[in-house]
Amino acid sequence: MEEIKKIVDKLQQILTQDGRLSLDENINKARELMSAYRCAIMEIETKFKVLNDWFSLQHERNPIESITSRLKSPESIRDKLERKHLPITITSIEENLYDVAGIRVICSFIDDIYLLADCLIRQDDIKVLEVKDYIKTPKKNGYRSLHLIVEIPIFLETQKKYVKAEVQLRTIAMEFWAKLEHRLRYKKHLSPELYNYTADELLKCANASNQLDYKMQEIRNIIENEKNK
Ligand code: 0O2
Repeated sequence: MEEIKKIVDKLQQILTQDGRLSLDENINKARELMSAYRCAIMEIETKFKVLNDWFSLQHERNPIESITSRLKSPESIRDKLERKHLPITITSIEENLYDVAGIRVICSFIDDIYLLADCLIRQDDIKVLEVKDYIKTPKKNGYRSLHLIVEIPIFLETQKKYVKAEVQLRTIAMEFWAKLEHRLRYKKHLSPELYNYTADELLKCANASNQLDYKMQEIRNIIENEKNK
């Protein structure tokens, strides 16, 4: 609740800046929307925890290393709406942003990413709005991850509400790279030469960690095949 209060307070500051909008009448809408996103996160996290337990029971292994989640920060919400030239209002957040609720699932192996994504997509209360496969087609800088934009119903006191969320599935190696790249990207004092040099080096690191992912997958396949003989 404290997290939602902080976010709504900050959103109120942002939305009322420059007289863009008086949030007074919208404050409840903002609170409700943010807690709906929080509920969607809880629902999706639970789905992955259930799958992890199931695999542990059936196959004696846990496909999930860890799960983290976050509500997008108000500043990041504002920046994204501005970047896309969209109105900065509560309705606009709800209609146009798909990643206010974000769930990140870290797996040990690439195969587990697709296995879990498949299991989630097949659940009949989940609607998949978009799949962005940055593993098959990495971003130019080397970023890899599987993103699923989904819509999930949450059941409230008197209504059923559909909420959008972004699920990011990646391996430990992808997470390691993305975390460090994200940190380094914000060092803005670099000259253009150094910027290009470090971008090239980061791309090499992304490719090296991708090779490591495939090598680990290969080793696991050998071990699993032997076990199943
Ligand atoms: P934060 O802090 O997580 O909120 P689109 O809506 O398709 O126009 P968008 O939303 O940028 O564009 O989609 P994209 O690029 O598919 O994925 C967005 C999220 O993926 C980012 O969230 C990051 O969490 C992650 N991501 C995407 N590209 C990179 C990258 O090059 N490096 C790293 N480290 N992460 C990346 P936000 O909104 O940037 O931030």
